[in-house]
Amino acid sequence: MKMRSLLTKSPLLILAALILPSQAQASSGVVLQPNDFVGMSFWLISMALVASTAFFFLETQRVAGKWKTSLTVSGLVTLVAAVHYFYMREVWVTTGQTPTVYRYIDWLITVPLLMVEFFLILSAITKVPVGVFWRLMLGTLVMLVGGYLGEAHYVAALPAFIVGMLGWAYILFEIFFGEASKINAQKAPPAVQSAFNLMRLIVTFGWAIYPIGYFVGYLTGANPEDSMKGLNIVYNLADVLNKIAFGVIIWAAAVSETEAHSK
Ligand SMILES: *C/C=C(C)/C=C/C=C(C)/C=C/C1=C(C)CCCC1(C)C
Repeated sequence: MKMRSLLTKSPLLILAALILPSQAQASSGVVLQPNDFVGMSFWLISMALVASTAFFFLETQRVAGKWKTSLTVSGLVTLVAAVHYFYMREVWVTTGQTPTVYRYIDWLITVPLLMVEFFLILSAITKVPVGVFWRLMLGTLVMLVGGYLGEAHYVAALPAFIVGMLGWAYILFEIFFGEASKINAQKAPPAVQSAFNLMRLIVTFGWAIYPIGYFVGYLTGANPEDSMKGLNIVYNLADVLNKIAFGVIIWAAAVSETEAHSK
């Protein structure tokens, strides 16, 4: 009973911890201008991420034990992203600079967690070789480190982009043709299969937005300053799909599997 009430309250504590810094920022004199749509989109997504975090954490109480980890990880993704979004909005509003480097810090934590979800939802239904996990991690790291080295100008933009693309291709191979995809096709019940299929579509199309942004920003000769506003809004909307909708898909599979086995 005691444990239960602690679980119920912890999301509220997390929310309080999130909202306090945002209040402190507002009182430091930084205000969002009514025509600053980029700033507004940062703010809007921050709030959506906070709400999703509370939702995923609270819903862990509703699903069967083996699904709790997947939902917790979904909540961690949105929590980590929410904190970054608060900070990125602050940077945008005060300096007008595009906070790309903070996105990479966010991605370094959230993208591996999203990748782990493929492993976790399969692990909830069957035994999955740990190699699947490591291959997904390897692809993720190559993709992000490649992109970062290019973005931060340690390496020329094009070779860095190619390395990043190879990492992403490796991930796509694993989830469409590799061991993960075979386990899904052979062992997963329909609810999990449809979640897995939707998740890999997100990793294909939702994730494509970021390399396209990189390409437009660095490889077309366009002035990055010009595309900055549009790009930030596009990245912000992409995160709704890639972080929140991704979590909702897992949640739906977890709820449907829990209900199927409780009858
Ligand atoms: C929540 C944040 C997510 C899902 C971020 C995903 C980021 C990517 C899929 C980035 C991909 C890139 C490449 C495929 C090539 C190199 C440049 C990157 C890092 C932008």
